[in-house]
Formats: sequence, structure tokens, C-alpha cells
Amino acid sequence: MSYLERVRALNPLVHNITNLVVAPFTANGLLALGASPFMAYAQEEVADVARIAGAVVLNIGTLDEKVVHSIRLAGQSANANHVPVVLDPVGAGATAYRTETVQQLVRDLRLTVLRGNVAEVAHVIGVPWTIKGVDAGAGEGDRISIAERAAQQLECIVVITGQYDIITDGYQTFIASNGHVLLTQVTGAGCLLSSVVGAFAAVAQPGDDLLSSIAQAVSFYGVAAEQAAALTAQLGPGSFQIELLNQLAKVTPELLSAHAQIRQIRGG
Ligand code: ATP
Ligand code: TZP
Ligand code: MG
Ligand code: MG
Repeated sequence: MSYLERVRALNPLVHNITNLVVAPFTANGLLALGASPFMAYAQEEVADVARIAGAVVLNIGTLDEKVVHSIRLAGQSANANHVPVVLDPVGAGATAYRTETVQQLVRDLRLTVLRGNVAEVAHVIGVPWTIKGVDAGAGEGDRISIAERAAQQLECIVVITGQYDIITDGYQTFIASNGHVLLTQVTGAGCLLSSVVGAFAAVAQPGDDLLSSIAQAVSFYGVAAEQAAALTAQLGPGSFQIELLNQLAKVTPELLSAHAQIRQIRGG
């Protein structure tokens, strides 16, 4: 059974502490995929929710002191109960508060997956990277080495997204090239991907190849976006956003295998 089929069969509970821009879109995307979203933020309950979840997805998009406290409690509970933890370091590098917070979180928590754009991931490990407009100028090699360095330093899987997505544990590295530029015109496209990654991490069993399951999550999301764009590109981002939800429900394992563009560039 593919990891996609497993998500749909097992309907994993995904605990999200996310930002106020993307919460409903993320919940709808997880439901469409076949997972069970749970947004829970209160410091009184996050440890209990994280303990029973299949995965915990932590997102600092609209952080404040209370959110950060809840993120830390949820992450610690997940770590203590062997629940996978995904961190989306939204805006790391944009302000000192975000950078310092996220750097402290990665010291305090054991991550399963870190998913962000190249600037965010660079700032998590203290590498300077201009937060806007640098992607185009910097070579693909830079993005790969940032991802691999981050994965080795944090001892977790790192996913750096953009026109091409890099998925690495620091020793084995994949490049996935599905996706569509319309994803850049929908707010929360990255945040939802982080939660989709959480759903795939939730169904990995001990002894499974977790890196392959995360790579499959990233390709699946890119293929869903391509299918959505084929139906709505002439209409625009609003229609694309809705169709993306439809395609998260519709893309089959067979369609995914036929369309996935993924290659291993290191290890294996
Ligand atoms: P950013 O804030 O830099 O937009 P993000 O958190 O929104 O980051 P993205 O890097 O945009 O995350 O990734 C979200 C999804 O969009 C991924 O599936 C990625 O492959 C896809 N994507 C991003 N840019 C492009 C592009 N130019 N062409 C095709 N797909 C893209
Ligand atoms: N502002 C704070 S969080 C957020 C915005 C616009 C959403 C970012 O979502 P994504 O997935 O990184 O585009
Ligand atoms: Mg984006
Ligand atoms: Mg983002």
C-alpha cells in the first residue's frame, strides 16, 4: 500500500498549531486528503492533544508569546510520546523575534521534519539569506547545501520548497519538480503542504523509510496542484485554490506514480 493509500485508510489525527491566515484552508486541505485535522492552541490542552495525535504540525506564521508557549508544550509532549513533529518556520529571518524564537524552538524540540522556503531554513540554522528576491539569483546548489546542512545539524528531514523542492535527511537527497506557479498566488500553499507532510509522517510505521514517505507527500501535493491548474489556470488563483482542495481528494496512487517527477541526487 502506498503512503497516500495509508493516509486515506487510516485517517490520521493531525494536531496543528498554525497561523490565523491559513487555519481553515489547512483544515479543509487535510480533510480533502483524508486526514483528520485538529486545531488546538490552549496551553491547558495542547500536551494532551499532541499525545494522542498521529502528528503535530507547528507553524509560527502569526506568533506571539502565548502561541510560542503552546508550540513548545505541544512539541515537548509529542517528543515524549514519540509523535512526529513538523515545524514550518514561517518568516524566519524577517524579524529578530521570529529568528530567535525559531532557533530556540529547534534547540528545545526534536523535529521530524522542517519545511520552509530556502530563506526560512537558512535562518533557522543561522545562515544569512535575504528574505526576499534572492531565490532567483542564488544557484540550485546553494539551496541543496542549505537543506543538507540543516538536516545534518538538526538531525531531521528538511524540505525546502520553491520551483523545485528538495527533500533530504542530510545524506540522501531528492529533488521533486512537480507543482505549479499558481501555488505562489495562494496564501497558505506552503503551510498546507507542511500539514500534508504531517499526515504522511503520521502513517509511517517504525522501520519504514520516512524520507520516502515525505518525498511522496511533496510529489503528491505538486501533482494535485498540476491537476488543479490544468482545470483552472485560465480562471485564476481563486478557482485554483478551490480546485486544489478537490484534487487533494481526487489524485489516485496510480495518477501520482504516472506524474511524479522525483529524482535522487545524493545517497541511496
Ligand atoms: P514562500 O513564502 O516563499 O512562497 P511557502 O511557504 O509559501 O514559501 P512555497 O515554497 O511557495 O512555500 O511552496 C509551496 C508549494 O508551492 C510547494 O508545493 C512548491 O513546490 C510550490 N511552488 C512554489 N513555487 C513554485 C513555482 N515557482 N513553480 C511551481 N511550484 C511552486
Ligand atoms: N502572514 C503571516 S502567516 C501568512 C501570512 C501571509 C501565511 C503564509 O503562508 P504560506 O504558506 O507561507 O504562503
Ligand atoms: Mg508560496
Ligand atoms: Mg510558508
